[in-house]
Amino acid sequence: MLLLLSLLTGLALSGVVTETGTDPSHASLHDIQRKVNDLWQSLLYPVMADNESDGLTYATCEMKPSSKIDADKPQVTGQVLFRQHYSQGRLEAIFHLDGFPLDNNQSGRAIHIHELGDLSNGCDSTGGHYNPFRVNHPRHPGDFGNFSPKEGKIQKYKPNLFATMFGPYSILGRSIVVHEQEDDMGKGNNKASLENGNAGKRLACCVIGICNKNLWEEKQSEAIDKRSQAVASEYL
Ligand SMILES: [Cu+2]
Ligand SMILES: [Zn+2]
Repeated sequence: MLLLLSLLTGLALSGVVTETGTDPSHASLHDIQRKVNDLWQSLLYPVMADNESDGLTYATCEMKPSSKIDADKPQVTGQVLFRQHYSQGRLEAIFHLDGFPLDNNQSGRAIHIHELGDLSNGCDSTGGHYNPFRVNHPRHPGDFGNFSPKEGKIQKYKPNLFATMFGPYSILGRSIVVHEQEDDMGKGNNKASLENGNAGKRLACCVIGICNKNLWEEKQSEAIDKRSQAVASEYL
């Protein structure tokens, strides 16, 4: 670690020396500090916020039915969108999914982040729950819990998620899986309950990737439109 620090300081210094000569003034010391800090930031948080996005990083996951799921099962499509302030902000998500049965009394559906972004064998090749801290389910960073579809759709906004898009535990490049059944939240009294919540078959999945802010703004304004329509209808 010390070696790395001296290397970084050396790099930062060499940058300053070429700019300002060999007699660093107070201002250039400040400059060195900033450069070292930037280098540490880029090592610790390899995904930087886009300059044009006000310090926010966006990601999307384009949900598709698993190629291994039977044709008579729900064919789930849609998007899960993420937004996070660089670099310590809380992750927010919009779940926007369609293709569930229209019956409103069906059980909830579990949604998790899985370890691998590998869809070569449908959703079956995405591995287990993303579990960087080696803890039991449902304490994994991508244990989003149960979602109840309304009229065949899941439309949900979740702030303050535990997962992150930055640093060594970034969820970018990993997958999101929608399950056929409800998550037992670790209360199933068996081994699988503490690994995956016994949520059953994998209906649909997607790989999380960086995007610009357009999708988020589109879905967010849809959600606000719906709310204002609902409020407006109360006054009609
Ligand atoms: Cu899962
Ligand atoms: Zn889990």
